[in-house]
Amino acid sequence: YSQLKPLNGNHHGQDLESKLVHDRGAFEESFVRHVETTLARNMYNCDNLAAYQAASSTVRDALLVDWANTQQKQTVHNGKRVYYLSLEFLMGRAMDNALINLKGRDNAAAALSDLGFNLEDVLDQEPDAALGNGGLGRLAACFVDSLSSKNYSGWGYGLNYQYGIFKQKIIDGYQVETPDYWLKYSNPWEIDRKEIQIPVDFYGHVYEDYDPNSGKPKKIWSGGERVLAVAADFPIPGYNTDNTNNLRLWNAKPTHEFDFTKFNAGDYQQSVGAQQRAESITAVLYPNDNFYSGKELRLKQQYFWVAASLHDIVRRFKKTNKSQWEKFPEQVAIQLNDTHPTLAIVELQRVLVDLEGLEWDHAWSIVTRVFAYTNHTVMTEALEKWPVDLVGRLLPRHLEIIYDINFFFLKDVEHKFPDDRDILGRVSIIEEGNEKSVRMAYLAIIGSHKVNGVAELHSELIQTTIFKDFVRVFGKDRFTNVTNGITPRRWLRQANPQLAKLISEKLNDPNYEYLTNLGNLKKLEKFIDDDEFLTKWDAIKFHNKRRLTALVKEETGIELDPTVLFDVQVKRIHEYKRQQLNIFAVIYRYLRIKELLASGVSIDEIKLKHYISKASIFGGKAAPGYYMAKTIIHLINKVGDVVNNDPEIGNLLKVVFIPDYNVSKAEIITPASDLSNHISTAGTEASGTSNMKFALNGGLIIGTVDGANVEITREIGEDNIFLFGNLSESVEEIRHKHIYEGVQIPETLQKVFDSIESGAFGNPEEYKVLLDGIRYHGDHYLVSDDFDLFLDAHIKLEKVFGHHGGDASDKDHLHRWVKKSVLSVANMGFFSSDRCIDEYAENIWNIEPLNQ
Ligand code: TH1
Repeated sequence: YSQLKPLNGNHHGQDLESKLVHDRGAFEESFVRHVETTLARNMYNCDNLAAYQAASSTVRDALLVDWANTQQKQTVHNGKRVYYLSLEFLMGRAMDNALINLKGRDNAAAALSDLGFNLEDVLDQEPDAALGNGGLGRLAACFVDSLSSKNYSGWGYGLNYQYGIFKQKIIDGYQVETPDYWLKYSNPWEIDRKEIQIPVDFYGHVYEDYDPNSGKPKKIWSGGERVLAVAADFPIPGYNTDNTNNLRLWNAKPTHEFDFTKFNAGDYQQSVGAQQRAESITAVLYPNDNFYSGKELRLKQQYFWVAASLHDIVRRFKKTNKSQWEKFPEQVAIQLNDTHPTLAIVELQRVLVDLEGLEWDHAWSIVTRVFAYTNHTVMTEALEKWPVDLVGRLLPRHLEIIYDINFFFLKDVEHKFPDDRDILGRVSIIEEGNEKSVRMAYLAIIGSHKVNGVAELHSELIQTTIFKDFVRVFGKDRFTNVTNGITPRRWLRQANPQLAKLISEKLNDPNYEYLTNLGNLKKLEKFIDDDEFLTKWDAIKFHNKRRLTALVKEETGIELDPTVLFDVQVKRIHEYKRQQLNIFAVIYRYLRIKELLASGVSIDEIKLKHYISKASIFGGKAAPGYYMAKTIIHLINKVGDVVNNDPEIGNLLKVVFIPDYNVSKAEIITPASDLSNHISTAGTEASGTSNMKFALNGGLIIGTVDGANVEITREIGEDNIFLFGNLSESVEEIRHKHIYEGVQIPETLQKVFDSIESGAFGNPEEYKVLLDGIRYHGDHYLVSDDFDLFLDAHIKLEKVFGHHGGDASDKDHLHRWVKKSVLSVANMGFFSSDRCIDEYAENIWNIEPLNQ
């Protein structure tokens, strides 16, 4: 480190980076070299896949230069760094993003074309890095993009799963899961750091000893199983900057040192076997979204990842700061993405007290200055509660520390509220009962200096419901809101290049500076009466719809008419997200159309007076063990079979389920929607982020007053969004009524239930759980209460989109929808993840960007 000096003069690396990405000849030369050396092939034997590997290796080489320079610069600067701990990073593809961020896309396209390849086809070869379930993992991916783009020094830490989220096939209308072995070919974006190996221990026991230096008693955790964490690094380029941060994902590997005395005394076979099992820790991502399943291997993943990351952070700190622990919170901020990494709090306390010999209180004051916790859900089935027995067996010393943290905490609470005996039980980290458990969210709150929700409504809800006692204990200041955001590089420029280009032209911004100053979109409002502009805007939407039409044809065989309204709902399948509400409304529409036809009304007349033509497009994965969600998928597919094959219907209604929804498909689907559904039961969707992606791409939203929909409405104006449904304040009361007075099924919904039960969509037995859940088991998600309101919202929006019911003499008629689309985009600047990261940096992490 003493040899490190700020870079000056020596820009050899920078030249290389610049050349590879910006010089056509240099790109081609490097490409050919990679074909011949890295791939050991020749140019006559180079298909699109090989071309992808050679091209990505070239881009990777360029990234590595920036990455090395950035790390050196950050080390020399020696400022505070933020570490984002997330069990999921749903990155998607890397190459297009890297080319865009490095401004090398046109050059790469030209070079590849010289060599006989088409850039789009080459990009299409890349498998998605699908190391996440849904919004939470994609948020982490957007955050690392913004950390780099805004010149922060920030690393991500996660796990390098061999299998990401499963691939979804639809067979006979059912979801079938197949493994996603995404590392089939070597991964050019991964830099193996085989030399970075951190031992992580499990099981064993704790005993007390005396510290020979101080003579004080000291806890020793010993025995058990040891696994190695080996680093794999992924460079994260920023947009329009050289700043390239690091995403470090751990691989579990066997150790090669066996301690047969501590380990399975003398049993060679068994200890080798145990070692081979080490790799299973990072083998597979748990496929649950918004659900806690309590599996031992999952807890092992959490501790493995947290221990490796913390020791890496501590080691880096000690290199320059030795044991000046007071400096630790000035150098390190750690953000906990949900409660999954909560053990990091306990682990840091253990490191400081047991290994570094700090006094408990001193250590704890450091710990709480370092950590901050983001809550992403209020759904009780998603809140982690690890059984005390399991924690004690896997991590005996950690359980002791958790009990000590709880003891000191409860003592403080007792002091503060001497007359309130009940509060102790309510806020205790340990939940008493048949099976005692550790409430991870409580531990996370107690060990952090800030706790944030992910949208205003959600942040308000956590303070008044699940964490209200903690607001009393710690005061309002510990709680805050940081509304989620999305990266406009991937979700506008990459997914919707034509719209991004039109915007850059209109804003007179040839360098696309607006992509890092998204508030500039506001200037689009000036053109709201510019007919030529509106026509172009509309044409781009149409182009994107054709692109989606091709994808749908390829994936399902179904031919969509791109002139009809594309009504989209793509997200994880979950009862609270209410795909069932959507498909019930589709069934209702189909039944009404059939009735009208039966009574002699012609198709053309229906289109003119009753229903506009539309395609209902669904997509999303169900957790493999989530029976109800799988039932919903099945119903959607069966409705599609019936409706799409009904010769009377034509293009008036189509229903498609796009299999295996993922990030790269989202990049095609999002820009093609006219309307998207964000219709969760009020109070259940913490934020939602696809709502932002759709609105940023000029799609209108039909949604409930939930999550970030509330702020989207505030920003874009309530005329430009179709809101409906009961409000979150009423939900509790309505649920109560369902249970005590029974559920009222409206006539409209009853019609739908009758047709399902008549067998119109296959064996009604298969849908019994779904219908009974609503009729007889309390309709927890308020489908019956919101159904007619949802239908009404559709009637309203169809008047805007379609011709019927509209005033034909209205000159603006044709552009009514397009204007709302433009106004949405113009006012979406707030939802850039750059804004979001700036808020975290200022209010939570206390870090500043590094000047380039
Ligand atoms: C999601 C929330 O459901 C969503 O509303 C939010 O926009 C997103 O996080 C990002 O903040 C969640 N995903 C998970 C996944 C797991 C556990 C809890 C949540 S909350 C595994």
